[in-house]
Amino acid sequence: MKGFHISIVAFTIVLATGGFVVAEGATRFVSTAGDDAANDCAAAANPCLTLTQAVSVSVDSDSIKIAAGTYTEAIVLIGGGNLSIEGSYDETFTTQSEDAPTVLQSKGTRPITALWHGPAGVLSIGHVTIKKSSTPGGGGGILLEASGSLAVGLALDRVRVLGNKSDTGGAVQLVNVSEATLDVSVKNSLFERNRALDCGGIATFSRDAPVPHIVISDTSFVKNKATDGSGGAICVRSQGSVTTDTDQIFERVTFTSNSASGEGGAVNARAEGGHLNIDIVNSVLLKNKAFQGGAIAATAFFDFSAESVIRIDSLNNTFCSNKTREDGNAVSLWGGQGVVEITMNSTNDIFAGSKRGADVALNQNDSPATHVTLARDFSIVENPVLLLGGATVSDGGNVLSTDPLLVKVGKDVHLTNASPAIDAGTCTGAPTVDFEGNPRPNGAGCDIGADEH
Ligand SMILES: [Ca+2]
Ligand SMILES: [Ca+2]
Repeated sequence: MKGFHISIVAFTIVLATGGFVVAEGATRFVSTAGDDAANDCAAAANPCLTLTQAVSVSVDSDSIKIAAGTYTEAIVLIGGGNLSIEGSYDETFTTQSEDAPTVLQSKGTRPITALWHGPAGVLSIGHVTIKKSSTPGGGGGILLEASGSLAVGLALDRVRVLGNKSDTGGAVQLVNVSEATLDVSVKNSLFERNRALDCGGIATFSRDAPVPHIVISDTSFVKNKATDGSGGAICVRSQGSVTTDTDQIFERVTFTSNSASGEGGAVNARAEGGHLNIDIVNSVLLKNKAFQGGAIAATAFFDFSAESVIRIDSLNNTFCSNKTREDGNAVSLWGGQGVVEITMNSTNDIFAGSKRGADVALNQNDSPATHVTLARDFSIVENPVLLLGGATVSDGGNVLSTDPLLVKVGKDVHLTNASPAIDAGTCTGAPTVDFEGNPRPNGAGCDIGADEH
């Protein structure tokens, strides 16, 4: 399948160029007014000109500080260890400002390639804009590939990834092809108008390897697009027989107007062997569209007798005005042949604003080993559930079929004063703030949906 062919070839080629490994942490400085000649980039008063130079002199646990400006380089990090890259500094490297960003932009290649085989460590990137870059293969802005048995992390904070392009993972691609433990954290970031054939924004592929532990929080995905595949904003894909349980968590994430020609306008979870445990909490999924599963599509099927399991825990989310051409305006759960389980637990969720058809579609293959189930309670559901081939839904006693009375359908998912969602949810397990940080509960109880009124 697409995405798994990536860069074993590239890996062997770039290995020869060396990279950063072992030693103590220093701070390196880079500025468009700097100079690389005989410079180890270690003095703020005498910064290097290029990020390439700073990377080439960096060792484990170094930090690179980059002044505002545009850098048209493609850096390749090989090895592992800890490295921090922080941008948007002023000329004296004392303050960071969103108004004067550090922009990484390289046409025809990607700005950041990280090929990790050890030692263990985290690549941290903050206050950087990666834009209008493109590459064939995968990962238009960032590619991280883990190989070898090690713990590898990628941490993005206040990163804007805008208008990048590739074949898979228009913005970022994460690949685990080994026993590596991949830990990914993305917060306070924006992914906008990235596109790829498959997996328009972030692509994660695990083959015969544990699925990455992912936490994406306080982040927006806007108008990302999979033009000939699935997962407009994010793909999480597993293949093979490794069934390690890791969590993929989306918390206070806004998905707006992402699209896919296939499944999952915002999120595509696919297991051909392996376990995906997706928690989506306090999030807004607005105006995403796809052929199948306008916002979220989960597909699990049989691969060489491997066990395929997808569990989605959906809590305090608002799905609004998502659209499908086939089944499931908001969500599609599809289980094929083999040892398969797809379960979605939906609590305190709003499903609203769809034009026609079911908001959630469940399709279960007739094979007796397949189970596709939806369990929901304390939810507002405007449209019916579509059940195909023996899939089942169980409602608790608190599922309302009514208009949630949002401020503006398709635009503003806040609750109006008259909304039946107010104080109608359960506080059991509910997050203590809402999608915008307001305290929950407010008033007599916890509200249904992402907004606490
Ligand atoms: Ca309340
Ligand atoms: Ca609120």
